[in-house]
Amino acid sequence: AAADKPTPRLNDADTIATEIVEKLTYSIGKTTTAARLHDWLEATTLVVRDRIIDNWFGTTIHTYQQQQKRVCYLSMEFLIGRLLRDAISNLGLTDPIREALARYDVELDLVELLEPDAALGNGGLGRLAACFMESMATTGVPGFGYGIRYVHGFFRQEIVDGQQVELPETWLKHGNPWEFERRESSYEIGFGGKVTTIEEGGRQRQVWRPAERVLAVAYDTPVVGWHGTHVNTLRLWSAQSLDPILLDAFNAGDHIGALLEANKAEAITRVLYPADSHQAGQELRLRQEYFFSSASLQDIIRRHLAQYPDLSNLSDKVAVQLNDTHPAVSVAELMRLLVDVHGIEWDTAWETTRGVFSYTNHTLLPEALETWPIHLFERLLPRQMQIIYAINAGVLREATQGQTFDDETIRGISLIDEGNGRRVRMGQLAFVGSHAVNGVSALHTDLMKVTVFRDLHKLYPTRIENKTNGVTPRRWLFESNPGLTRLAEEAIGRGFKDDITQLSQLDPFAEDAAFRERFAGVKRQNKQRLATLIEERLAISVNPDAIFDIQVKRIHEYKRQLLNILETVALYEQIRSLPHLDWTPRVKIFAGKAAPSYAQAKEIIHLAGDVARVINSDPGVRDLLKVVFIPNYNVSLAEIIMPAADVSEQISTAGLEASGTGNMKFALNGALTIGTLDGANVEMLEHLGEENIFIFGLKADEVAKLRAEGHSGQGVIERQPLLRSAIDSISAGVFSQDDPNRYAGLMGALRDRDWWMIAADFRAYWDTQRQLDMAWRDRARWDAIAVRNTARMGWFSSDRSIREYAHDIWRAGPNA
Ligand code: DL6
Repeated sequence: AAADKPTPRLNDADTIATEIVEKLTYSIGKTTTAARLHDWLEATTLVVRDRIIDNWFGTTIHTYQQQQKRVCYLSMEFLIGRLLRDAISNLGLTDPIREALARYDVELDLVELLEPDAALGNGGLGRLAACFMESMATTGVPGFGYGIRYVHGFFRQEIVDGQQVELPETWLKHGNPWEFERRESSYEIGFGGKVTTIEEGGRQRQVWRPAERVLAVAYDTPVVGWHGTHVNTLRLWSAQSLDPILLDAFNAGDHIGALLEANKAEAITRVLYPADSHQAGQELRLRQEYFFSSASLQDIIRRHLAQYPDLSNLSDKVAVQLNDTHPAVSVAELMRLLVDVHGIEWDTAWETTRGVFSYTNHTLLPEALETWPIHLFERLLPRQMQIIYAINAGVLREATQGQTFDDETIRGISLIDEGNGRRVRMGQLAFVGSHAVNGVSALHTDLMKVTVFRDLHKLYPTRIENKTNGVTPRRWLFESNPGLTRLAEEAIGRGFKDDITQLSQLDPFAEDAAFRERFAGVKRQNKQRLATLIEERLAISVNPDAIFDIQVKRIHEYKRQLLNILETVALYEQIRSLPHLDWTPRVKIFAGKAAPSYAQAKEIIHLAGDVARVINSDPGVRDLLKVVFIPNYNVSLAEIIMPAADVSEQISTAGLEASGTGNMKFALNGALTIGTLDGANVEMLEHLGEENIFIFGLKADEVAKLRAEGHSGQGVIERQPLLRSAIDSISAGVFSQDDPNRYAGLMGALRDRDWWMIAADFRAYWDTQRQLDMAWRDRARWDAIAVRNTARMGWFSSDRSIREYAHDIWRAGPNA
């Protein structure tokens, strides 16, 4: 129909300027003279959005007409960040829009900065989901992201008196021009109540009558891929109460009681849980998980039945990826919908369910693995609990028939943990309900087979496979590092922009002195930009000619910011004791948020601030060492930090970082990695070559062995004067004179169990840092390594990850 095929719009600066003014006038009600920067932001967004919508319709119609398989990515988190620059860049509109705005003396860069940073995620897992959405659009996979439209995303971090303070984040305060409410796509979600058995045509049927019901309402955001031709949908659910106000109660004078039900319903999507590495075990969290899982599955089924006569071909037409166990209840919910609502026989429904789902595991940390007390699960989701028991019975039957698994293995396979007050294991549920289960780096996948899923792997030995993470080069190179992108274009042409693996053509330029100099020049500019930000926000002046040594990520003991801080203190003490030596100037930069309830992580932030204060005000170290903690790390800040790093710190205790994706962003932008053999660092080593990455420390099996042997830090510390002295200084209150005992616990843990192998790895880390110092002094060598890092990181694109998922797991996409 004519309406389905809008006339393509012109993309020259004249047309765009006219359209922006039109939006300003008729959609925002401002003249160009009265318009403020936020009005220009909204007008520009609307102009860009129009162009996306044109292609959005096209993609949707094409997927429908071609009867393509749809990929639904169920994720509790989408850490998308700002969208305007991404959309403009992917549509190729940067120059005309910049020019159009300039005509009114408006700077595009300033306009973009005003957009709120959509922080609907905690860290790696949520940002991966956002990169995957963009890569699905780029590679032409018909993808639907399903998640939660949190009113308050990840908290805003302020540092007050050296300590983290959490403040609410309000990204929706001024509306959100990217989203469209879809009133027609709303579904009832039940909680609690009873299950009764009824007889129907000689068969028994279970009927669930929930005690509570809330409405899930869809909000759609278009996700535009490179070149803007393929546009996917991110559908986020918002909870609404069926009765916004109980008028009877209100009229009887109970004004607060009249709103209680609505408040309870709407609380489900009010706030993101700010915990990524331990389970947030509250009832509200389980409500969130079920709410978005059920809404998404009801939507998937409705869409399917709008196109096909029944659900018999559901797994041929839909693939659902479970992003971690947060949506794992989907396995039971899909069974309920198929069996109870659509009358499909159990075995057929189970086959369909396993055909539809696949599951990604993102952590091996025992404290992060989700389990729910059976009594809570049963009270909130009584029918789903019955279904889980029935699934479990089937799986245990399979495990005991014809095989000789011992009791311990059978206990490990079971969906119910009988050992800890009876709990439902969400990892086991996701595993058995999926046809494919993947880890996010080669090492992590190998470890999954011998740790969390050891027993299920015995029963289903072909189910676990690896899909190493990736990052989108559009956001993490083209948009955040235009200087390096231009330089690469001049050197090797534009081919790498469509196929990032062509960055490898930069490799020979590592030997070209003139190119290296230009490469270093771009880095210098990016460092200057970060130095300015640090000066403006923290009033600390840092020297852009020093090594920018950066560790930015969630604060967690296993990520070992503490190892970095101890090395900083040791270096400080060495500079003070041996001031005549030729020290290499460094700026140590940290950023990251701690989960509000994670006391040790908060202490580490406090310590970083204390150490920074003392070192930065000591005239004895001059410009040789500076320490900076930049508050409120988020996607937008990362876009400035990644291109400005000389050294990327990826120093987790081996075996504990599932993959990491910051490691990829830094290296792509030419930073040299100092890291352990952990997560995707292992594959980075393979791609970069050992002379281009600085690996140190214990390996995963060595960590496991030392732990099993009951390693303690005491002996190691006594043998290492540098480490001992750093620990002694911190313990004695050198950095916390107002409270000398502040770090007694943190330091005591190093002497005691040294669970994170900080003492054990200190010497190797210190030595490797000194190797970096040496390398920095040979600028030709350093810059050559930096060039090779950029040249060899193409494989770590999320386009590659998505193509692997599409080919091996989803069997969807253009080449399916
Ligand atoms: O896979 C994405 C990302 C990995 O790169 C990190 O290594 C890993 O720590 C992170 N995992 C989480 C934990 N969430 N849970 N559950 O965010 O996933």
